[in-house]
Amino acid sequence: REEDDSPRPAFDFKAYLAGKLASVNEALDGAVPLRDPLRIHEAMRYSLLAGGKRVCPIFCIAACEIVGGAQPVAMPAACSLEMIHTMSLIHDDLPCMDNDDLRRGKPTNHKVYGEAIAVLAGDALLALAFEQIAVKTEGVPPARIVRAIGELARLIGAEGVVAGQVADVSSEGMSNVGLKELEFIHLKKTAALLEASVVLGAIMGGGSNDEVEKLRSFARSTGLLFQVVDDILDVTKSSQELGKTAGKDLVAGKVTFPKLLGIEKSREFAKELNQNAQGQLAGFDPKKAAPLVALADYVASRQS
Ligand code: GRG
Repeated sequence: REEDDSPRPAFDFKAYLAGKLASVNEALDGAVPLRDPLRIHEAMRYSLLAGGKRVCPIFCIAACEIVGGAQPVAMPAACSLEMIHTMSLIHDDLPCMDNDDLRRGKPTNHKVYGEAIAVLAGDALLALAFEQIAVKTEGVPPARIVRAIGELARLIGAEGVVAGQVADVSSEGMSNVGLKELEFIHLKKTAALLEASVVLGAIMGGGSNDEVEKLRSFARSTGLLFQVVDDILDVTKSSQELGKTAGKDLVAGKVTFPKLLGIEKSREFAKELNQNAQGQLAGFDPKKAAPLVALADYVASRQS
């Protein structure tokens, strides 16, 4: 940001992340106590508390704060987003989907608890997510809570995350996937949950319609950016490890942004997405916007 000489308030991003991570982890732990029936609650906790980056909850809380809301009003929604993220990972890892043995450095849910319990743990997390928002949100008018629930259901359902996953599964092994299709897959599969996180945070925090829509656009760009950067890292990592086995996605012949655009154009696309994301934040109080600005920059510049 050399070209930008507007005064920027000092912001300790590391301390911000550490603080949010600790509050989110504590809230998640409390949201799924070990109770009867024991096995299913164990399976839910096993994946939910396995140490993810908590990207969705942190974006959700930061979006609440940028519109002037306080963290507690967004916390149940923030937890619900992590529950849904976790259920999507549990189901994505199943033999009928990606068939993965490891997740977050540990054996996948179905490897530990068996397929039936893994499916059910995902289902129960999805139900609990909606219960959290409906029952645990405090200090927010009911109309806002209902609006949030509607947004969430739409963004993860058959027009949202599920649509992205369906397109992804059916595009596997296809050689004619174009840029439009790839963007569709990732806007739905990856960006929709981030969109839900940010939109729910903004709604709970009392954002105006205009603020909610700006933050929606911010989240869509940032979500797509996450995937473009991921694809670029996959290429640069595997070329660094030349001679060793290439990244799994390359072997599987999965379509990626670098495959369709080349590395240079992919980097330009990433830059454009980050600029659009940052542009959406321009009208907000810079002090309140600092966390979302830093989060998008972090997504853009992460090295692993
Ligand atoms: C949501 C109703 C509903 C169904 C799910 C299986 C499925 C349908 C969707 C799959 C979605 C999926 C696995 C998307 C990939 C998301 C993604 C970017 C995962 C990586 O997340 P990280 O790196 O993981 O943030 P951590 O472990 O840090 O949380």
